[in-house]
Amino acid sequence: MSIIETEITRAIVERFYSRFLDNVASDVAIVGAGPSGLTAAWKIAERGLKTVVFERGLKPGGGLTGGGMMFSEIVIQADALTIINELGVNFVEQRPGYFVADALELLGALLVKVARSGVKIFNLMSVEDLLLVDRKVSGLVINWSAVELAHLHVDPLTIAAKAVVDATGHAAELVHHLVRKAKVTLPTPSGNIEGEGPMWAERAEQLTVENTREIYPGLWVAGMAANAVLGGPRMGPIFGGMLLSGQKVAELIASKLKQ
Ligand code: 48F
Repeated sequence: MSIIETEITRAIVERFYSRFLDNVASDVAIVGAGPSGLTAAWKIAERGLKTVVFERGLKPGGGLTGGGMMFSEIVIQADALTIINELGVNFVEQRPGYFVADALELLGALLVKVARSGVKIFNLMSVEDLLLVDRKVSGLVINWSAVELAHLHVDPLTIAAKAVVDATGHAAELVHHLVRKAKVTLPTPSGNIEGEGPMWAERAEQLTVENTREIYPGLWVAGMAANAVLGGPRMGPIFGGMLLSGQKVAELIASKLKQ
């Protein structure tokens, strides 16, 4: 068979657009393909809910990819080893209680789980706003990351979702959009975004999971975004809390949507 360049073009464009159209309305839309967003996508789709991920960057992984200060190893605590084992990722107990895994192997394993559970990650697409209907977050407003980076005046498109997850990391971008534009009061001590605190790994790991919740009707926070909104500290390159937060948000959303 000869290879015809224009057939390559047709194949890519046709498949991309059919998958994009298929995801214009989903059960769950996750923003951010870092460790919490990827774990959430895998665990939500595994529960039979139609799930889609939007990621601003060229490559998924968020803060996982760089390990600790570019040493591409990450620490996982014992609580999260069940998830590591489900992913089939190798780890060693480098020091008593400190399990170390290769950051890129963990990322690769998460991506395989997400893809095999039927979830499409739309990379290079940024979420610039929320769809808010009758005081419920009902979807996302998206645009090409290249448009955002070049500050081009191009109107976005909208997708619908019954549940939206802010897994945008330290920036908690979706909650910021909600507060800034809709002037909502959040169920936090100040009624506003608390902002994350300085490093305290032990407390932060615990709080990341505790803080994972529905923060406004239709909008859940997971991973570092949960701590950024509710005032938890940062934790650096220990990742068990991110995986456990992704797992928790999956359980919360599944029980809410299946009610
Ligand atoms: O920052 P990130 O890895 O978030 P996470 O899942 O994990 C946090 C850890 O990596 C680390 C940490 C240690 O344990 O504290 O920081 O909470 O991934 C967030 C992803 O969201 C994307 C961003 O490019 C990154 O890949 N993102 C952020 N804002 C948007 C977005 C947006 N508006 N639209 C699309 N993607």
